[in-house]
Amino acid sequence: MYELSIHDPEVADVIRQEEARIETTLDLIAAENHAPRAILEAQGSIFSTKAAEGYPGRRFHAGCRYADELEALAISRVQRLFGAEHANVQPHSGVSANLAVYFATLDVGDRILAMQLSHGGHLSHGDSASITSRCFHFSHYGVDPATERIDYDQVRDLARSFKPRMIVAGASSYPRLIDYEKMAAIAREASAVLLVDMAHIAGLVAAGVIPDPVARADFVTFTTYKTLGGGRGGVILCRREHAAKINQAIFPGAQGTPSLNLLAAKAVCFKLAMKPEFTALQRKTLETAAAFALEFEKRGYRIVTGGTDNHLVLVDLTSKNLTGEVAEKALESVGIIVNRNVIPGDTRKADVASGIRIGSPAITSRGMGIVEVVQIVDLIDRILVNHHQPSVLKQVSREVTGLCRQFPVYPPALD
Ligand code: DSN
Repeated sequence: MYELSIHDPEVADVIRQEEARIETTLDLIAAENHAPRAILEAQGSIFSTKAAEGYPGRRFHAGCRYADELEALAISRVQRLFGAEHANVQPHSGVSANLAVYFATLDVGDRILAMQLSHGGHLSHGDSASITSRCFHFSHYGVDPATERIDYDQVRDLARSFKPRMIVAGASSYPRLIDYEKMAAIAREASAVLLVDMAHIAGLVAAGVIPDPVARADFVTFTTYKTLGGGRGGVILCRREHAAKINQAIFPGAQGTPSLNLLAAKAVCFKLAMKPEFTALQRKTLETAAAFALEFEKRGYRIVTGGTDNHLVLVDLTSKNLTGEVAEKALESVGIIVNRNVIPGDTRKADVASGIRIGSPAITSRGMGIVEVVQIVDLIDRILVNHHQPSVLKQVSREVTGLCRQFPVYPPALD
């Protein structure tokens, strides 16, 4: 950061502090990960400044020889990684990707059936706070109150009565697998198209450690920075027959120049995700998440659905007389980073919430495993039980720092 330190020491300093924060805290945000340095280098590359509206071979700016080469590389890699007929790698984010699929496929005002945000869905699946709900008419399915798993009978009933033109499967805080075969059958019966938003679980799918929705869905969207461990950005996969309308919906429909630097990072991410080490990491991500569920249960916490099949665990704090908000703040004060989360049927608002969401991707990426999960749950429990006791906060904070030092996110580079 030589030039930055000279020209803007203030920003350079904030970046250094963020680097230090990452090294000295435990990242348990289920939607985050630590991207390898190669990905950060690609993101910060000279491609940041290139204007390149259009697609490889059909640009609206000159000088796109290498931009074309880069985008073609990213496309061919992601097609190979997921066995997809067509890929658009330009969406700036998961929300942009979802919006593009909605607008490519539907008319404004059309009906979409998706998962309720408070049951684990996503804002862009028609939540009232999202622009998606102003453009399309959403109805929502949820989880069965007893099992806390998706109620497929309800999905089928709603598909029959609501007659959606699209069904969305996918979630941001659902710890179980989704039955894509069932979802596809329901969509077929309703003559609806199926969009699977696999943003959270794309890394697990890429590694083949959980079921793959790509062959069952008409459209698949995902982001690259969660379990996939890449940089920020979205991707759309679909069958060849939908390629032209998806591309049109992204450019010129909703975006101008793609962020080519992010696209470079995506290309690197897809290459890394084809390696055997990546498969091993994703398998370990599942194991560490399962260990979190088990360890919390051992300490008397109720786990939503009783466990996990993926990278995240939802911990219900109701019986501990704590809100998610209080827990999140207390944990952050000692360097344990989680997010408060509503649990199915929650009576509290999202900014207070009755639970916390724990994700295993980032700590697994920095080399931690089941042994460390046992330690981390012990640290979390000590804080949640004693969050008013300064001596406990101080001691746990010291232990968090010690643990982080043993597992550097970015070990010093070898010269
Ligand atoms: N979807 C958000 C989450 O799950 O936290 C992040 O993009």
